[in-house]
Amino acid sequence: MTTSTPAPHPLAPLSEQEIVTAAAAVRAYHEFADGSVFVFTSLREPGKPAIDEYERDSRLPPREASVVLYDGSQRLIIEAAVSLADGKVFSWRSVPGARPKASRREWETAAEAVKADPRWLGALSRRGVTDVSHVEVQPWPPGYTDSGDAATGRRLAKALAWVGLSEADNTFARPVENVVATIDLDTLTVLDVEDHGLVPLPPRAGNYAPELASDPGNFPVLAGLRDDVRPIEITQPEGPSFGLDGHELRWQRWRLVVGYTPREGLVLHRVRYHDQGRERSVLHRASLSEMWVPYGDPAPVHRVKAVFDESEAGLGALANPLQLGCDCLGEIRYLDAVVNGDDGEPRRVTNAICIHEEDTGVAWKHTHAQTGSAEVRRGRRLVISSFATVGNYDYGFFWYLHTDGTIGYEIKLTGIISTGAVAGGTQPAHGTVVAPGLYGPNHQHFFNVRLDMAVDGTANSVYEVDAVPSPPGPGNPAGNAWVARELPLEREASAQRLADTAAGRHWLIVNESVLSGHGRPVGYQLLPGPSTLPPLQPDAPALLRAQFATRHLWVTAYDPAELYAAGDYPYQHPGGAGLPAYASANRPVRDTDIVVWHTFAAHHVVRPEDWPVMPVTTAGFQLRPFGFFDASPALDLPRPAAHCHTAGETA
Ligand SMILES: [Cu+2]
Repeated sequence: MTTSTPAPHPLAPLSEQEIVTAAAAVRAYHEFADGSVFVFTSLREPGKPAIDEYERDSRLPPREASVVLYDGSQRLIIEAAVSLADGKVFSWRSVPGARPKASRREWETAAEAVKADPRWLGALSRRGVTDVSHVEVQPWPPGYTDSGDAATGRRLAKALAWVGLSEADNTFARPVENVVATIDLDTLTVLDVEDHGLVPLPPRAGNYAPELASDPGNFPVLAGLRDDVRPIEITQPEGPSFGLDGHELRWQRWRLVVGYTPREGLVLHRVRYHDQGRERSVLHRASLSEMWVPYGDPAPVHRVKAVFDESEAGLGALANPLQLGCDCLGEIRYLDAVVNGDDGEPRRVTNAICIHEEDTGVAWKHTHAQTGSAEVRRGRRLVISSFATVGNYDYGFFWYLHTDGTIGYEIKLTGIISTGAVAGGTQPAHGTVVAPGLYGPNHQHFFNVRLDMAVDGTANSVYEVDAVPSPPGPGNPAGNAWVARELPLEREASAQRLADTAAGRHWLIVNESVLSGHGRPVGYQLLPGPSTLPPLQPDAPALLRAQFATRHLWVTAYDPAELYAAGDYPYQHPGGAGLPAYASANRPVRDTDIVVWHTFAAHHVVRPEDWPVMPVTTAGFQLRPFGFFDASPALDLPRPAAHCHTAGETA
């Protein structure tokens, strides 16, 4: 008897075997240069018509891989496409001038080169550090390079350092202030070591694991762990309410495909809602398109920090393997992430994606005045999440699907702040002291999410909705009147918008050819969270690369090749790529296939309470149905228990 593996969904990420096939095909190609590094290997996603066809008659489109390679000998990025059925390259093109992220090998070798450099060893020795075995050298993508750096055309990294006294120490407690090593990533040589002057290493350790944090030399000294936290157990005796078939996920009325790429991490595909027998689409594809973390401190080691964590670090490949009872509670289903290594071969991150349900408290309730009867329902959400560690920071990426039709996205920021050393008793102008001689510079985390909307079909429009007072006069005798003014965004040049909390501003994504029972186009609201802007000078090099962060909302015409808010290759890019370039053609965005891009930020004036490990802070947004349904889609939620609607007693 033979068993056959069912074919994966056309949008399921590449399997281990497919990554092996793609790597072999690329290596066998006549133009492949030995020693080339595999930057990103991912599914070459089929187009929308092919997916529509698959959903109609199960016809499978061909599986293809997209491979980004870097040939260091020529300093050239190559984009290849591979047919997985026959293991053949069918497209091969170079991208002159573009630079990739550092590979793991480059990163490690660069750090070793710095640790062996006499100029750098001299700088550490001047700070009293002669044993560098526990010094953590971090080569950072350069957020800022001077004109001399730029003129060389080299691919650079700027190495910063932190001193641990033991292997397990939190090295970020002892930053080496004012020392920056510049590395050529292609030759893996140290070009230069700057020492801008001595600032003593902070005196205290900053450990957070209880075994180390109780040491009197630590800051703070942990007196002991709480012993009054009683267990909370989440049990679902009948199992979860969702079903997972490969990467296809069904929960309540929702259907979707869970995707994953080594660059973006989690991707949601084909998010649909079963509404009274009809399957209705909301999103074609939702992904984190870029992250950018600029530091607002002019000091030499801090002005280089402005990392595009998704493209310059390879966010998806940095996913944590998760553990039951630790990262997620309850009835969990996991999906592994399979990403490429530098050598093109697959690397499996077990349990990288956690899928579970959460009780969200009261979904709706009312107590009837006459009968005293209370109807109450509990809300629930499906959580699809992953965590990635990017150097000192840890980021959680959480998609939520709710029982009332809402889609939420939340980033959880935790881990360890990037630190600087400051002379004792000094208050730094651009940061906050968090421990003796140690401070956290002001910074921000910008996120851009690409929402390829498909509200009841492909042709969508976006309206900006503001609360606008009605003019005084006979139509507004009490002066109380206001309207929710809906302004359509017509073309890309004008579809670059800022949030306005005072006006209650949000955006409404509608399908103008599908009317609800109330005669309005069906829609979803994009509700921004708290928003900010980068307070950088307009010509700051880092900001030129991150123009996406200067607007909270962009709408562009759909182009499957336009996936990243700061462009395909932000590393040392002179600027203008990504959204400004995508929108430069000023294409119409009304009643057509559009992509909505939302920028939001975690604005981080570091708190002393963020040391030694930062309690989770969040940033995100919601997509909420607005006239997508004719009435509450949560009306049919079941009563939590039989006694819940009987009248209680008020004494
Ligand atoms: Cu932060």
